[in-house]
Amino acid sequence: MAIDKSFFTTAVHAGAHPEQVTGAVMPPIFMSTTFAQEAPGEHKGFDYSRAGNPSRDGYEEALSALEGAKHGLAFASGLAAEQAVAQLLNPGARVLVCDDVYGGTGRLFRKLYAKYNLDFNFIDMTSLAEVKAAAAAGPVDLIWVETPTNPTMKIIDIRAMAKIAKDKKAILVVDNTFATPLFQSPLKLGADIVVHSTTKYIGGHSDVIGGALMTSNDELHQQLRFIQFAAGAVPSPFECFMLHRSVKTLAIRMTQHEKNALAVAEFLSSHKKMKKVYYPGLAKDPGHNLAKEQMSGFSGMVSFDHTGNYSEVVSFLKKLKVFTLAESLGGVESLVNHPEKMTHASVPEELRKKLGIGHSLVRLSCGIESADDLIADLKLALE
Ligand code: P1T
Repeated sequence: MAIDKSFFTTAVHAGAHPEQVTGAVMPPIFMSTTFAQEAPGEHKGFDYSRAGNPSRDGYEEALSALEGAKHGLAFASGLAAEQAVAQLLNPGARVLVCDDVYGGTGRLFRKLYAKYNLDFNFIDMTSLAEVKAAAAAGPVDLIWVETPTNPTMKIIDIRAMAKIAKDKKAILVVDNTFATPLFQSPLKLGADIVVHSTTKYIGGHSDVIGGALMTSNDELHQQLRFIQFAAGAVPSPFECFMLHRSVKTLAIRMTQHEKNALAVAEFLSSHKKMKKVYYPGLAKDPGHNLAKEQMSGFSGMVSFDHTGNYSEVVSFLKKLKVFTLAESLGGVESLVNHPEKMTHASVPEELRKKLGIGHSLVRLSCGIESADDLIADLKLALE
């Protein structure tokens, strides 16, 4: 699939309107919690910033434009956005979740929501047969897909999941954090709701925690907007300003992230200390053909299995100078993560084993530095 070039223009202009009183091209940050009313209930469209704020409005308009959605909602974190989706469910609801989700997503469902009599079934969604069997086993209210998955970069067929969701009258949610709206448009492939940790590529500078939901379904939007207001996990006007600023460079950053990731993945593929490299941009990757069909780029995340034991892996991690050992991803600076001990420590051990999240798995978030410097750093640390 080819990149939609108009995305570069949308990213710069969406929701960015000059301020009405002064004409300021960059509107001020509306650091006000409340707004004067002429008479009770008579105001200029804003009454209290948990319900709405001009800085959030512009940013939410940009979020919806990025995903080609009718509506965008901003949240205080990716998990806060996910929680709003969980709050759509009634007790007794059954949810199919792809097994290789971000550790915190699994923890949210297992530890906080399962106790409300919600049934979360974690399944390998790269196997259509497995999803169909799970769907046939009972009613399904929601299907939760993350693609590419974190951290093993599995690619899940969004169109196929949309068909199953439609048959079961279930809501299809796609976490589009890894792909970003530049490279993947889940709503066009049949998803009902897109979720983002905007902490990652949308923010892009590792300096704001945030989340977002986008949908073109008016009824779901009404419900989610009510949850956003009534539960209150909203970002501050300052965070909205920062994230809206970041959106403008998303397309250009992603292009460089992807270029670097491909170079890094190719370098690693031919290195003798690699057992396996996970990157959908590699022709030999099991998700490559599907990724080419439903994505217009492979993004900037690469994982690999090191041939060494745990202490050799730690020694490799310590030797890196350009890659910083830290949780998170999607910033302009390259990061390296050890999923077993860090981001996915909360995944039940048995599932970690099944997914291949062990001592030798390393996840790279390739930044926008020079690819040569990234490869030189890896090469030296692997010696
Ligand atoms: O951290 P937060 O903004 O709440 O977002 C959670 C989240 C949701 N979805 C995906 C795909 C994610 O990767 C994350 C957060 N992930 C990390 C912190 C990480 O290092 O993988």
